[in-house]
Amino acid sequence: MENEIEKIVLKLNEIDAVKLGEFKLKSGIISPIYIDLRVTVSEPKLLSLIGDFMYKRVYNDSNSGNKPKLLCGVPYTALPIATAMSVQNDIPMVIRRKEAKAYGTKQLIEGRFKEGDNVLVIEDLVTSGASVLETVRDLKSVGLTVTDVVVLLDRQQGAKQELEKNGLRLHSVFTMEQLIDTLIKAGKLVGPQLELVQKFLDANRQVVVPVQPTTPQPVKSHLSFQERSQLANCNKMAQKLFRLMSEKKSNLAVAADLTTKAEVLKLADAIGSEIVVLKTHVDIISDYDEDFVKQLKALSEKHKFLIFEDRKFADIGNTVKYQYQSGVYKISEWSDMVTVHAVAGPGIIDSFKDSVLQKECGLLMLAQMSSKGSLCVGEYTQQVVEMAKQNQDCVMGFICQERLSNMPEHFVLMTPGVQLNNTADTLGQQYNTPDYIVQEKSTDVIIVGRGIYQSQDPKSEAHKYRTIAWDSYEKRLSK
Ligand code: 5BU
Repeated sequence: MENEIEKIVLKLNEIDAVKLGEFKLKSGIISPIYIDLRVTVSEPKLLSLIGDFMYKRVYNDSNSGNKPKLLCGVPYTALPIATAMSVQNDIPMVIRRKEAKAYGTKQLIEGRFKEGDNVLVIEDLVTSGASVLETVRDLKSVGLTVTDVVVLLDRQQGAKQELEKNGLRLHSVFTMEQLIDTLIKAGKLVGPQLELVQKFLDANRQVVVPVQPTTPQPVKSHLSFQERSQLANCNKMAQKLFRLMSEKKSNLAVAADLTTKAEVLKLADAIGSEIVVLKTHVDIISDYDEDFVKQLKALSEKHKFLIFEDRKFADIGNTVKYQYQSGVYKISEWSDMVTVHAVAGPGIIDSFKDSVLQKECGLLMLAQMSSKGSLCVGEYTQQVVEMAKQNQDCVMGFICQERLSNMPEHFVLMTPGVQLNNTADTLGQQYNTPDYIVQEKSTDVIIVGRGIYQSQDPKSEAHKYRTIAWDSYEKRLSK
């Protein structure tokens, strides 16, 4: 075996998988040695040898469990190793998705398996064991069991103990010490570089990296708007909207994307009694003036709806402050809620703080968009949700396409891209029906634009949408 280890180590060195320099590890620690096993995909013979050694390592160990039903590589570097092992030993694999897909079947674990199947987890190398634990956690969440983990290289920085604490046996083909010894013997690691590597290893014997939370999955809300208004006492505007929805028995918002004052006001007056929110894009109104805002405000009081300027702020905090409070539109003076992108970082929320809290306005963070190919998905969406949670006094909710398990119920979820008939427009907009959004995707407010204002009779069309969306909400509650 020793000769074989030597053979692999020297081959890894030859293909530049063992690098010396300064490298930032997942734990944030700077390491003078970095093992990049990704390049093994370009070396099929080596890959096959690695797979073979790793498999034999588990089944030569006296403390090994029963032969596994399944193999699972920790994404991504270990996937080809797991594949090689699977093919060599005729053991099926499952694949753990790093992020559950935004669309499609949304399976966290792909492949066929039965509850209770034992999975051998395969990883290229371990430092603290955090990545392995994330994979084990997801495998367990679908009913699979894991007792053994095999790695090519144990960096000897706490993983063995960490995995043991979680009831897992760690098997490694070689340790960092063995790798370094081999390199020294072969004259590949000398002088100051050797000293640096040894010092680093001594200083970092125990690295603890927190395991990432489970990827949030779509979930349903079965709480009423009335109940949620009580949960929302951290945010005045969210509370106001939940109450208004309960009182008015409506969860319809209309996007009044018309380009003259008269058209917007006429629509607002016609449909005002059906809606809880009127959404505007004031910068598309050609004859905009302050009088428009006064009249819109009067209609909002007459019909009891809230005004939502869908401005989609996205700049640095200082610029956004001016865009919100000054200029032609002075949005802060009349809008009850505005949309904010998270792309610029949390400073953008701070720029609203004073004005928003003083005037009781709510921020809606753009967590997902309805348009095709939107980049607001996956990890980005998660970060938006986390940012909102840190700022519950200002952020009233999300613009999103579905409720995710990490979205607390005190946030209002509003969804655009809703129509009864169409499935798309020619500029990337994608539509879902109101009942699908409210019942299946479990969001709260549907936002409808052209489906209503372009119809022959906007008032009766708004009534139709309102009825369907409210019925869907009631059905959701009763399930
Ligand atoms: P439509 O006519 O129903 O397609 O209008 C949808 C409105 O919602 C329109 O004002 C858009 O600017 C807005 N919108 C959207 O369609 N999709 C999104 O992801 C976001 C806003 Br955010």
